[in-house]
Amino acid sequence: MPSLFIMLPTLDEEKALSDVYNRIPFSKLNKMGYDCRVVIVDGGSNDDTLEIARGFDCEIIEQWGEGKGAGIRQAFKLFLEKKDDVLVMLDSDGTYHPEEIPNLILAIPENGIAIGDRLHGNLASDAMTSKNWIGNQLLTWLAVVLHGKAISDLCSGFWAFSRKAIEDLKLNSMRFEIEAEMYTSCAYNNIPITHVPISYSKRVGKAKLGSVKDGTSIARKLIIRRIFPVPHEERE
Ligand SMILES: Nc1nc2c(ncn2[C@@H]2O[C@H](COP(=O)(O)OP(=O)(O)OP(=O)(O)O)[C@@H](O)[C@H]2O)c(=O)[nH]1
Ligand SMILES: [Mg+2]
Repeated sequence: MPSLFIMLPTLDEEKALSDVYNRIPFSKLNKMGYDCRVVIVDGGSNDDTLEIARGFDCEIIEQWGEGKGAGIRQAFKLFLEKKDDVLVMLDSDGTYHPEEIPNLILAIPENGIAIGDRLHGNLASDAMTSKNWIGNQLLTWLAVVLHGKAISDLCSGFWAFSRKAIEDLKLNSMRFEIEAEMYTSCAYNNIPITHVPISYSKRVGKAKLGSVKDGTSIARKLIIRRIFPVPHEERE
């Protein structure tokens, strides 16, 4: 039976986490043949996120260092150690719809990645500020201009990966540049990508991403990876 590793990154998500967990369609995924493991990777929450997480049937990583990128890379390491077959990650803030996990898994290309596309999907009118919508479009455009590989929503937080894709990714991002770096690594390591239109709702609780500061770091990462495609830690 193939095994599915569902990763939920959290930082102070006490208001949204229970609903996200309870909406994971476990019985549908079991019927599709997957044995599921949920892993919550926490970036040092100061609210009741960890207490809530301990009430679920899941594993918890209390990450070293700060930032979503550091947490995701630590979860990828655990995934490789556990020898699971497929990994799905989605934010725990109530924006993505766990019911759509099967659609993403079914769309994973051989040895590749399926990315949930909010910008051509069912985007709720109150889900994204116009500043963030413009920022997402500009960053996606910049990514394609610099790296040449098609992508339609660079900053999506809903991705599904084959095991081979995770083995091939070369990453060193600490914060919100992680998705941009996963894309550049796909471009340089010939990892196939498909896009799946998804639903996107207004977040529950407070955003951790500062749009201008983090948008600038994402743009900087895209430029650095045009010059140095592989992070120095991963060079042979
Ligand atoms: N493990 C971990 N998760 C984090 C960290 N910072 C944020 N997250 C989680 O990463 C996800 C994305 O963070 P958000 O604040 O929603 O950022 P965003 O989705 O880009 O921004 P919004 O559109 O404003 O929601 C959420 O589930 C956060 O709880 C961190 O340092 N470590
Ligand atoms: Mg969010």
